[in-house]
Amino acid sequence: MTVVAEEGLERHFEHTIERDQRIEPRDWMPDAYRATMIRQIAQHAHSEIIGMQPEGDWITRAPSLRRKAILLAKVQDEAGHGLYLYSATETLGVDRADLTTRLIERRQKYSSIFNYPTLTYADVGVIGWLVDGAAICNQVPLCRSSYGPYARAMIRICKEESFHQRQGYELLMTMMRGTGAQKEMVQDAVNRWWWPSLMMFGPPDADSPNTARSMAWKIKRHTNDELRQRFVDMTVPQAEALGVTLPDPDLRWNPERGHHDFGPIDWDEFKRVLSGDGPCNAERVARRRRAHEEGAWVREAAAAHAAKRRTR
Ligand code: BYC
Repeated sequence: MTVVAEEGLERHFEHTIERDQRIEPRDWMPDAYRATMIRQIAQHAHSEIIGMQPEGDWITRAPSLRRKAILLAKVQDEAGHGLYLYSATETLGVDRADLTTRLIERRQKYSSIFNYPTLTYADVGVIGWLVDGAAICNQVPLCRSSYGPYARAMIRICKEESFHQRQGYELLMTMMRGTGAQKEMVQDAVNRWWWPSLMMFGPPDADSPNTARSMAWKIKRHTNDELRQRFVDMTVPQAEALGVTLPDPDLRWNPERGHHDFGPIDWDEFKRVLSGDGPCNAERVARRRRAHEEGAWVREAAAAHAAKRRTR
């Protein structure tokens, strides 16, 4: 391609972004845009798939048939989200099998939040309330992300996430109407999940290498700190209604800013978890690797079946 032709394509790409229209798979895009989209969507897909584990651990121990049915449906939805997102990544010219290899060889990340253990059933409720709540805050703006297949996948995912959040809140409401021990279980789970939930939004803006470019390309519509603040403001009244205390002595309304101030986040812990040294990193990846290896015969059988159908 001549330099002039490439300049024309680049101008067209920039115009599409400026006019708030979508970039589609067959459109020309800068290599760095493609690489950023592959990185973000693949990591998002991995998060959904690894995210099945902490809650999945409780399916066989759910306290009633109703709770078991709800949890099964939620974990199944997460598998579905992973699949739409892997499909969206494939529109950028990568292969899903290769992405799985990158995950199990730890060459690509997944959300830090899924490296924490689920110790009691209250954790299932708190994941729904806080983790899915944080996910909604982060993902609703992604429905307007500039890459078409990602933005469209996010619309359905967000609808399901909002149901997930409500089921978590309803579970916690039920436990908070229960015995003293149940209330303590909820408070303990909130204490453990609050700070990791704030870390889900990523490093502070000043330490976020990707934000500026992703904002300019309208992949991200808000910065990490803006979304984190939105989440805190949204969650404080929900905690009050629930009757739990958020474990931050510095958390208070600031009338001048019109937002809640909150205490410092332990970014060393975040870095440790990202480097592979969180409480459950090794276990999560090992389990995903085992599932992949044990599923080899299914992939082989499906490929053989497809080949047979083609020859018929
Ligand atoms: N955990 O420059 P930054 C779910 C990485 S699924 C791990 O700010 P960016 C759910 C970041 O990737 C939740 N890594 O990056 C599922 C980058 O590393 P690389 C997943 C993190 O991309 C089941 C580096 O740190 N949601 O909700 O501009 C059940 C520097 O960061 C994290 C998504 O994936 C983290 N928390 O912004 C329930 C949403 N934070 O790639 C719930 C889509 C940052 O350069 N993703 N890093 O090696 C995004 O919105 C953005 O990618 C992020 C990070 C806000 C996460």
